Amino acid sequence: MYKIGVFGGSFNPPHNGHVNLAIQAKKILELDKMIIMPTGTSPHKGASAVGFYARENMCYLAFGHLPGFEVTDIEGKMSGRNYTLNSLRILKKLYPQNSKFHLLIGADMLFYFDMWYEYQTILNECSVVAAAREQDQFPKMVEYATEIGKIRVLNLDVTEVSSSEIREKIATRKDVSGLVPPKVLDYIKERKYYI
Ligand code: DND
Repeated sequence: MYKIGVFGGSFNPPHNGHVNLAIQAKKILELDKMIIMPTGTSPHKGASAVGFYARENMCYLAFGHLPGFEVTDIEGKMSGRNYTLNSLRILKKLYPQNSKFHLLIGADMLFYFDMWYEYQTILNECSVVAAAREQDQFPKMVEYATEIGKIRVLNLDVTEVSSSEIREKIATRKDVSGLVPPKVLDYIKERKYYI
């Protein structure tokens, strides 16, 4: 059976927390492939000043060199809000029928997962795997996952950083070099994003 991970996000910008999570999850879940899926029109966030293709490019710079990783542009081509269930169904058609899909989410998405579009259907159509974003989130995550059911919580090494923190730091001219992959940071600087 072919095991595929799907890691969706605004990636505005992608940072070391995203990269570390995806690398560890791929290893622990023994995935053959990890698909990075930047959002075109997010279901839960307003439009970003940094458009889809720039965020897709930053995903290539952050993840593209990692073995077994690929970046998909399917959400950039979809009209309307990009509900994850619809994207998963598109991806499923692109891979062998016997593939098993694992949807990777961070803790904030787990805490809000029961508000997602047809979340029960997502749980039936793929395996949902959650990982912490902060050191002490694990017990609360297990509680939520147990309540919702069918969600596996991974206990991984955490990198405490968020895209909003990076945007704020860049806007106030603070150093983010330890938080973002170097090529992503060069790209942001060249284009003067988030200033
Ligand atoms: P975000 O914009 O919150 O992602 O979107 C996450 C995904 O959820 C996207 O694919 C959305 O389309 C999907 N979604 C959200 C809401 C509703 C529905 C779907 C629906 O279908 O109804 P970010 O770029 O902020 O972060 C990407 C992922 O990385 C998230 O899961 C986040 O929790 C996680 N993350 C971290 N994980 C570990 N360590 C850190 C992290 N920072 C972010 N430091």
